[in-house]
Amino acid sequence: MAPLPAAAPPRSRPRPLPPLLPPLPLLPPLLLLLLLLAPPPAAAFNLAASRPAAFRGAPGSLFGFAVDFYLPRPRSFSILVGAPKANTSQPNVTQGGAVYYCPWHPDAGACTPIEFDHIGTRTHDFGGNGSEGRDAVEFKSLQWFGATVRAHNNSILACAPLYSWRTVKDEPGRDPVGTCFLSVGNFSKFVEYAPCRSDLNSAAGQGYCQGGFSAEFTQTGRVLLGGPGSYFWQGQVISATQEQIAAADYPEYFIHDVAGQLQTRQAAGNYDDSYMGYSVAVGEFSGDETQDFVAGVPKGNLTYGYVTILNGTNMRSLYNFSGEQMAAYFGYAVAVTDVNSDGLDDLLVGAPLFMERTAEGRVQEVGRVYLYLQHPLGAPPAAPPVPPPAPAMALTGFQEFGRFGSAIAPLGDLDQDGYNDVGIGAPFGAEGRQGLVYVYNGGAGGLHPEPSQVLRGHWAPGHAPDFFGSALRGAKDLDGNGYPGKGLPPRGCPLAR
Ligand SMILES: *[C@@H]1O[C@H](CO)[C@@H](O)[C@H](O)[C@H]1NC(C)=O
Ligand SMILES: *[C@@H]1O[C@H](CO)[C@@H](O)[C@H](O)[C@H]1NC(C)=O
Ligand SMILES: *[C@@H]1O[C@H](CO)[C@@H](O)[C@H](O)[C@H]1NC(C)=O
Ligand SMILES: *[C@@H]1O[C@H](CO)[C@@H](O)[C@H](O)[C@H]1NC(C)=O
Ligand SMILES: *[C@@H]1O[C@H](CO)[C@@H](O)[C@H](O)[C@H]1NC(C)=O
Ligand SMILES: *[C@@H]1O[C@H](CO)[C@@H](O)[C@H](O)[C@H]1NC(C)=O
Ligand SMILES: *[C@@H]1O[C@H](CO)[C@@H](O)[C@H](O)[C@H]1NC(C)=O
Ligand SMILES: *[C@@H]1O[C@H](CO)[C@@H](O)[C@H](O)[C@H]1NC(C)=O
Ligand SMILES: [Ca+2]
Ligand SMILES: [Ca+2]
Ligand SMILES: [Ca+2]
Repeated sequence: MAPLPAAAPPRSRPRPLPPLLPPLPLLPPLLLLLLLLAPPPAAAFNLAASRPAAFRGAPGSLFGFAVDFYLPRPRSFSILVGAPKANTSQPNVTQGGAVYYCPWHPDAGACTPIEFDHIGTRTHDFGGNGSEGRDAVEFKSLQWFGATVRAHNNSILACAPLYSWRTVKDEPGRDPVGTCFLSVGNFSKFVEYAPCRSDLNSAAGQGYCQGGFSAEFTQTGRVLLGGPGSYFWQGQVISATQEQIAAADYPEYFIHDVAGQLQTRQAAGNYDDSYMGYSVAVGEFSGDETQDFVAGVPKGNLTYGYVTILNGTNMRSLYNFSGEQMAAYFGYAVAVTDVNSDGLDDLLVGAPLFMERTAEGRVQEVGRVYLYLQHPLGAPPAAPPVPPPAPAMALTGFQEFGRFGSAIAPLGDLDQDGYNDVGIGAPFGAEGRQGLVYVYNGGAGGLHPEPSQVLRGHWAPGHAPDFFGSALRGAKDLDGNGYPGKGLPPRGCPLAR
């Protein structure tokens, strides 16, 4: 493992007690359902949002907080649903959170919890007078396991960003380092990946990392994690291959040295409170074959926010994209897809608190999404393609406080016109603060400026879950298999909660 940066010396300025979660609306209360918005069987241009498939979880478990598709094999299609406040069978753990495996069924079927972690709290002998001389060193109650869920091939990554640990130093305290578990080989093996559970504890080190707050797989199955709280909330991104993670997993040790792991380092104190890794995505931006890492830094640069693209081979910064307005949370969400079908990945960035001035001069918070098209420069591979610093277009939200841009999901080519399409969530976009999902179609010039479709949840009166449109995944991976076959949902259907 590459040497970790030394913990920063304590900074002199007094610091207020930090919030555990970065203070933005990622806290959907009560929600019971999630939707698979299935288009009608015949190739149609609109999604039949009137025929959604719904899955239901325990009230209060935040079922649907995170969702993804799971395709361990062609024709074997299911849905993964995170419920970060679900109770589990882990001893002495309250509301540790769970991830459910929901085999696809057109009328929505039963979901079963995945046994990522059956262990309760592990202890360490500090030689003191704790129970039998041992004290708990990790804390899994209210750890938000299942707040992040991602699948790749027959692997699943699920994270608990508020998992805490005490360190094995004989000092009190518990730090929300975060942890993730990886299921490999279609549930045949589970390994833990907790790169922030290190000796660099407290806010000065990786103690408040919240590793797994965001996560993504590259197309080769490499894991990318965001930990927005490391180093006085500078944040960091960390990456390792599944093989490297599995090789380092010794459950009897708390600190695993993952050989070959890549990570960003601590920077100078003026980068504190930036939240790098609040969001992550992957795409090809350097003109080689190894996908690069995209990280949102929504409070960086004096809260203008920026998004950085890091070389997927060595984590060096390749490009930065800056927000245009302070406190708009530019980089709250990031996504990568090729919208203009030129073979080059394009970047989308959400700023859900962006404010615009109305014709009457009033300022209202509507949210905005920026599209950056990647342009080829020179003849590859001699020169890498360089994305322009300015966005090709900006899409602005429609309702005040709708939080347009909280979620951005590549949807694949929904309408089969040769250009990839994108879903954008506005979790408070409809009346009564209910959510909406907008579908924007790709085209030769970028995205069409007007949405082609607006999806809203179809709920029994009084049973609408909050935050519809805040968890959004596209079925882009389904397309590649070319199986609109029996028992599978038709191609291109998005998954929304
Ligand atoms: C989990 O268990 C706790 C304590 O028994 C209870 O208060 C809580 O309501 C349960 N939560 C869910 C989502 O079942
Ligand atoms: C659960 O907690 C109780 C009381 O704190 C303790 O006596 C018991 O040993 C714990 N059980 C396990 C399996 O850790
Ligand atoms: C541990 O022992 C010390 C000295 O015997 C005592 O003061 C302290 O209260 C004990 N702590 C606990 C948690 O029992
Ligand atoms: C997916 O998993 C199968 C079976 O383990 C393996 O043969 C295949 O190479 C994997 N594909 C990718 C892209 O990793
Ligand atoms: C994956 O595991 C599930 C649950 O054990 C099983 O039902 C399914 O058939 C497996 N799928 C494949 C492709 O092996
Ligand atoms: C990315 O890193 C690799 C490995 O260090 C290097 O060969 C390549 O030139 C870098 N790409 C860019 C665009 O800097
Ligand atoms: C992007 O911004 C970060 C933070 O200011 C800086 O360290 C990095 O060098 C920048 N990258 C580029 C390519 O300018
Ligand atoms: C910070 O944001 C401002 C406003 O968008 C921008 O002009 C400036 O270049 C940014 N600075 C850095 C270092 O990114
Ligand atoms: Ca690359
Ligand atoms: Ca493109
Ligand atoms: Ca299209």
